[in-house]
Amino acid sequence: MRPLFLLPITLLSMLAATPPMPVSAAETANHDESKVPPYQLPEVLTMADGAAVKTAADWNGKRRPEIVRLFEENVYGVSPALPPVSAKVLEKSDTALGGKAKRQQVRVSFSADPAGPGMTVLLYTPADAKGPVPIFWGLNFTGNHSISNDPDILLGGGWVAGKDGEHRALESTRGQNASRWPVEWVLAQGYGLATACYGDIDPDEDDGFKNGVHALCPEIEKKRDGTAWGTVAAWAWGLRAGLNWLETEPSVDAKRVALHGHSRLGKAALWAGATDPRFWVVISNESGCGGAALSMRIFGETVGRINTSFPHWFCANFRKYNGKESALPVDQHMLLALVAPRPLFVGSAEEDLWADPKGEELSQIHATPVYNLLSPQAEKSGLNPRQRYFIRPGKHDVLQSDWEAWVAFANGFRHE
Ligand code: GTR
Repeated sequence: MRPLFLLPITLLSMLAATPPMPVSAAETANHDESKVPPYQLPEVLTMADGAAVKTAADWNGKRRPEIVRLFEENVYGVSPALPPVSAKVLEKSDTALGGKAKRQQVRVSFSADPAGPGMTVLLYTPADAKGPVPIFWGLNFTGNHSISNDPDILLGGGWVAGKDGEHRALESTRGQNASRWPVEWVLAQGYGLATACYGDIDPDEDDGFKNGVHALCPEIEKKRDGTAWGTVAAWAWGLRAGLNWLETEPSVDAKRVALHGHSRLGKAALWAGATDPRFWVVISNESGCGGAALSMRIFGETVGRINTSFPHWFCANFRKYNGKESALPVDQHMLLALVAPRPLFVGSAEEDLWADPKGEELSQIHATPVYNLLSPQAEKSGLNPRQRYFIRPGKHDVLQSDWEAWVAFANGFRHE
């Protein structure tokens, strides 16, 4: 029970690991709508050479790959191909959570070597499921054992977000984030739930890309240039590698994997969902700068601030746009458009101005032309029915009401 103080602590420990942030007057965060500068978003349906995108074939064949490349080269970095994963079941029960769930804990290795780098996936499915179930799949910050009070969740051996420099999973933090993960309620809605700790994929520290999955790719690290992948891209890659394993798991309907992420993990979920069409539904919760929010509005967290506080998250080229957002060849509405026509949910919180709720909504609005091209709608205004923008009262957090909105959204596509 500690959602309110998790993020500040996480942030503090991150900041402790990075050089002090140069905050000039010009860098003070803008939370005043009247101070948003005029900006011109890149046209999502116009090719770099000026040609109009008129058909789904133009989009899929030309514009979409062009936008993916622009994001790789300027924002997230280029990721390596997915590995052939191998899996080892560490623990299994058909009578978990007082008989309501089947539980599996599986070590998914990012290579053929089961002892090599990998992540421990915790999967719950409803005990009474008659066949494969759709699932919610997302990373956690503080270890699998922190998402529930279930005493049988294994303490992982990898890096977890924590306070006072403590980055190991400890018995004392079991269930500390349970309010963000209403496991039993999700199962009662007929969905499974799978999670792994983001630190298994790459520790959230500016550590020179020496560990995590970056260490698996020495050829990238040897010549690390402006387009080399950062840590957000690594988490996204881990989410996609996790899907490789989920596709082999008989209790999971792998064609219905709803990908979700909160905050920095929302950024990762969007990049994974944008680049991997196997994800069924994509959900970002309060993902902010480098996630759903438009960078060019310069509202809340800016490109300069994020690259200074978290130099390891994005590719080095992204720093070229510190204080120069208007020079970006892409903005985040184009990231959302890459998810089209798959269902896309963007969630915000009213008090979370740092993540720019308005900028997150505008991103959805400016992605709509692509949704309408790929999935024509009768309505001439508003979001496409395959998009949802949701804002609720309160702060930066994951609440039961967020999950209820996600499940209601996913239910709308469950039988198509
Ligand atoms: C903040 C960061 C945001 C967001 C958040 C989080 O400090 O500035 O971009 O990612 O952390 O992940 O909690």
